[in-house]
Amino acid sequence: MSDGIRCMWMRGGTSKGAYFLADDLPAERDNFLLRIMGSPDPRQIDGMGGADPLTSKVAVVSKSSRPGVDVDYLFLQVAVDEPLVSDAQNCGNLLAGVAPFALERGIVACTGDTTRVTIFMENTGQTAVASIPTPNAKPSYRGDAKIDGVPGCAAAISLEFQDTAGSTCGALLPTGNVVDDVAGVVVTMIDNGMPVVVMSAESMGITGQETRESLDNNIELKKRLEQIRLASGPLMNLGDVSEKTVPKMTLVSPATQGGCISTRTFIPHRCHASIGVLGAVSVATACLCEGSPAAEIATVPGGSEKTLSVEHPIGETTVLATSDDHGSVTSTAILRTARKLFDGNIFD
Ligand code: NQM
Repeated sequence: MSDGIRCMWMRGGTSKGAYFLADDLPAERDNFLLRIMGSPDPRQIDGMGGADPLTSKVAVVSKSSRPGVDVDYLFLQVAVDEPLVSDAQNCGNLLAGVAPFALERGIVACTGDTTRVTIFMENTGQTAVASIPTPNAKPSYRGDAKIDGVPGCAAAISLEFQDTAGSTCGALLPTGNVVDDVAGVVVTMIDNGMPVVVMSAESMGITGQETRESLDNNIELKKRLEQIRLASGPLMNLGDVSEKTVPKMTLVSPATQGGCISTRTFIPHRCHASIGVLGAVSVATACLCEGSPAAEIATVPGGSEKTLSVEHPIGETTVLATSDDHGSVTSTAILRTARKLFDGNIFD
């Protein structure tokens, strides 16, 4: 048996996974990652994965040589029941653990009580800035910030995004339209950091308040969503998406908890327990696109700096969106937390 490979297990936002320095990974990367997660197997019994796409994730981090950037971050989704490792999407939840991981490994230095780390997101070619508390020149994970989907409190990590429009599709609205008819359903195809197809829950025959479990058991709904997704892929400049985890499919309904909008998101074949970070940013942006199925039912505050609460099955995710004079979103920010769970060697 080998001596293993250095690995840190962290919760990043509402997801969990393995964090590696790029140099530590073997040349046979994808096979190694499948082995350590225990994929393909719906239970991932022979590996560390949690039998859920949200806990079968990998962050690969390295010191950046790009001007003005501290670290490069590549996100890899390890499928649970297929032998598939995909870099076709980004992950804003695992992103929350990247700055503390880089500080833990010493590839970035703390700069005071708070450290700002500029992160290049290799999957989509954009940057995010993470601010994390670093008292005593070390990342601190304890604090009083709370995010829905994670019990208890932890140190606040803010994530700011500036240039996420068209991250994967080339344009915020890849078809050039706010709304299109895809396979008989009115949708908005949007990409403000994550390609998402947004449609009203009503148009898909549900209320939008169902639980994750009941939606995951709704085979007819899932079939219909996949038909719309496969047709949307080429229209969104994503090509054939049958083997890709994008676009995500979000069904929207009026908010019921005092927020901006309520969501149920498929990522893309299982219903998300909450909603992804960049997924929430894209849906919040759709709420600001006049005429979209989201804007039609959203409750949107005035002003150029908006607080948009995106409700999901287990609470809400708040997106702060700043717009220019023409109403176009220029930057977004979101609050996350992260936790270092384990540091050691992992064996394949
Ligand atoms: O949208 C799940 C997650 C994600 C992605 C997914 C994410 C994002 O909750 O930025 O965070 O959509 O596959 O981790």
